[in-house]
Amino acid sequence: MRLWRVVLLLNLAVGVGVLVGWLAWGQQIPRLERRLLESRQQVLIVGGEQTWIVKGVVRAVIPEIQVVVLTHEEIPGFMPAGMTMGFKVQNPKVLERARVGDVVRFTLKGVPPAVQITALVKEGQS
Ligand SMILES: [Cu+2]
Repeated sequence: MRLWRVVLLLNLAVGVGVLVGWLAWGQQIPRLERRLLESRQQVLIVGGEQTWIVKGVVRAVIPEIQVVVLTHEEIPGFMPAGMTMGFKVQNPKVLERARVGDVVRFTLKGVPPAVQITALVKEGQS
């Protein structure tokens, strides 16, 4: 093979490679844009303020730090059922009538994981 043919073939191969790469990227970009949009929408859903009304049982009341420890039912999209954990209350008055063993229905509000109890109503005794 003559040298000019080798050079021509090499140029052709590089040219085809660049073209294929460019076409692949051309298809990739709309896909990436769609992904970005999807993830932005997910962030919007996850990042917004949410309110839940959940049942639970009071395990401890710690007014000094405005915390009530509850075993709670499922908090949809946030936490599974059966967890025992402390929640901050927005207003310490909410804790005044809460006693260990109370079955309560509480309102949880905030942007997860920064949530607070805004209301707590006794429903019975466990
Ligand atoms: Cu929990």
